Amino acid sequence: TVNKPLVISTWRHGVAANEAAWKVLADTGSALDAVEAGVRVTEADPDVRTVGYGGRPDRDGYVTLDACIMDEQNRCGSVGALQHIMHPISVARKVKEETPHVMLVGEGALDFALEQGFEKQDLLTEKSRKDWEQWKENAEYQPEVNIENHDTIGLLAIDKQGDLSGACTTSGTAWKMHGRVGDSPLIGNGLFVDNEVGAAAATGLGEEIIRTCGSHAVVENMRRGDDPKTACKKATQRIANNNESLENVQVGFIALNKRGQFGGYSVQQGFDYAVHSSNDNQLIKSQHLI
Ligand code: SD4
Repeated sequence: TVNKPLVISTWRHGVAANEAAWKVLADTGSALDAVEAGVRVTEADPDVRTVGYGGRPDRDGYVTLDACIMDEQNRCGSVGALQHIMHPISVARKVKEETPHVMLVGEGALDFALEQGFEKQDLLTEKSRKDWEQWKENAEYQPEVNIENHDTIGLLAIDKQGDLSGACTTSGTAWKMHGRVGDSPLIGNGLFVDNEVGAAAATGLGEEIIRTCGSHAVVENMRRGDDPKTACKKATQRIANNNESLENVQVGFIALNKRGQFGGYSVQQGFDYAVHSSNDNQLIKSQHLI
């Protein structure tokens, strides 16, 4: 039997996102509509300081957003370093559906969003501006592990038809260089979906995820027969192999397979993920490598 529908997403903010995704799924909606609806909740929440509106800016004070979406037919859309738009995931979906391309970045992505009717907004909240002012006093860039325990949202769903989709959206690492793009909008890195096998999403230090094509690695592990948790664990091991010290490295993966089985794994302690099934919506502490 297939455990469906089901939603899984990264971090504590995933709980609220799952609720919105679940409403779509319970109502016979598609996994694609569910994943978009889910992460839009996180994007619009100014208290989530690592996604969308309210996200921390780069070192020059610009809030730049990365997002991607992928459906059950391997169709994908993505935006990188997009400014001023509250819902980059919906722009990514438009890239998928309204253009011949997969990815738009920077000003081109913004022009496209405005053409599509998205509203231009200031996404830098007072709180995030203050954090930035404070950061500038020393202006030291050190990736921080598990800042406040909420990060990028990656959300995967299987619908009543048994189809899989996924979404991933973030403001990226705080105080990044202007123009830096992380793993989150890169298909195969922040997110990968293969409707024959399963789906995976990643959170954490994007540069490390990119070095191993993290989410794709997780899905390929499942293709070779691993259960979702083992598939995620092996991907964290590859990240560990790339680093002499893991002190400042945190990466977490979540995965969902075609049978509705799910799992997660992280490099370090502190990662959790939310799972909404027909029973409940629970936050699960991930097992970790070190
Ligand atoms: C990035 N992976 O831009 C994202 C951000 C994140 O923990 O998940 N931070 O590198």
